Amino acid sequence: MAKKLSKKVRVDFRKNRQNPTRQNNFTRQVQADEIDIDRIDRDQRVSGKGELTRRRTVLGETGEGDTFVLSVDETACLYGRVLSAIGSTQCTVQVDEGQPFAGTHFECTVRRVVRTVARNARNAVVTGDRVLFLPSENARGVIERVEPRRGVLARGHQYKQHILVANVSQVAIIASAEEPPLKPALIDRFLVSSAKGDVRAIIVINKCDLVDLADLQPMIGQYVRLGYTVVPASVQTGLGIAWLRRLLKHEQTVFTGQSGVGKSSLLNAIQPGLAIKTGDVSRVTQKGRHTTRFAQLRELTFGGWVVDTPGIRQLELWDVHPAEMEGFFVEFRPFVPQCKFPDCLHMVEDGCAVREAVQKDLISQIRYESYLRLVIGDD
Ligand SMILES: Nc1nc2c(ncn2[C@@H]2O[C@H](COP(=O)(O)OP(=O)(O)OP(=O)(O)O)[C@@H](O)[C@H]2O)c(=O)[nH]1
Ligand SMILES: [Mg+2]
Ligand SMILES: [Zn+2]
Repeated sequence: MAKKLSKKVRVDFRKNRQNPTRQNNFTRQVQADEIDIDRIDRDQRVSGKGELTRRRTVLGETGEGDTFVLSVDETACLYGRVLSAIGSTQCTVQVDEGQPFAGTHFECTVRRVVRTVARNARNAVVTGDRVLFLPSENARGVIERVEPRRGVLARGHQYKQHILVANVSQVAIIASAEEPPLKPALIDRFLVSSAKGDVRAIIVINKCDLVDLADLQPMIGQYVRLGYTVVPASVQTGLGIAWLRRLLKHEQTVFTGQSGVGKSSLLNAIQPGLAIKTGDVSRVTQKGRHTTRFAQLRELTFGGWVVDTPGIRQLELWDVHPAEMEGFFVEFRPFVPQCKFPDCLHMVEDGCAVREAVQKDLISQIRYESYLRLVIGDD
């Protein structure tokens, strides 16, 4: 790895502090990072620099992939993993093995500068993050730095990237055969977002007790031929649970999928004792009720960890350009170079080899429709 370069950056602080009022409990608030250091400076100054003080120099280093790593006094801090992060400010952190307080949970706030250097404050700290935090009394602390992430599951939300979980090695895309009914288009969407986040995907079809397995075979076979692992499962009958345990062992997995498909139920079956709350699927709407409210990381007794996430009704892809989409559909690859135009989007163009392959049944019609929907961006 290249030598790390020391670097100074000027960061903007949010402009929400006109007319500051002096408050009590000063030390406690600084510890909890409720007060902005800049504001205190300005209050103490006889002739403040006004607007100019809204920028501040932060020391750090250039890490892998040109990421910015904050310089922190590491001797006073502990390393840990974020088990859950609510609103990116209230985080539960578990201390890593081999350190004081190993395995203990700390309720942490996030140092403002950590939020400032993050491009989007919402992603400053997310479930799965490796962090360095300053512990204080009563199992509380302040997160001082977030280590560079590898393997993320993200989506677009209100025109911004929303990182759902960080540092995962695989995404388990959970669907149900019925209640709610199977939606291959949604599976394809999740497959693209996993590939975009550089994470392997496995597909789980839960609630197989509600259907005749033979009816699912063509659909399962299609994904298996594309090289994906597909696990037919049922919490009711125990189908697929042992296989899932093997797939999860020593991996960092995130469970994702629509609400009500049985993500939490599957995790409870995989490791009895997790006791994750599960909910009913409304018989009227066939939609789950979002029983799981925020992403939660759990350690597996047989090695590895899993993150249970709240159901997503529709996954908006983030930062996937139309021209890039064909690369995420593995079965298109042999045909793409044969298209007449090099910038063919395989929609209406003349001499499109991909469309021809669909007509000849060499590419599945359903997959092609998923592709079109994703390129057009039509939800
Ligand atoms: N018949 C059948 N029902 C199941 C199965 N797995 C889960 N369920 C039921 O499906 C409902 C929803 O299960 P959950 O585990 O809460 O679903 P979830 O995916 O975690 O939902 P959210 O937390 O809202 O995203 C519950 O009533 C479960 O009992 C299964 O294999 N077969
Ligand atoms: Mg759940
Ligand atoms: Zn084409």
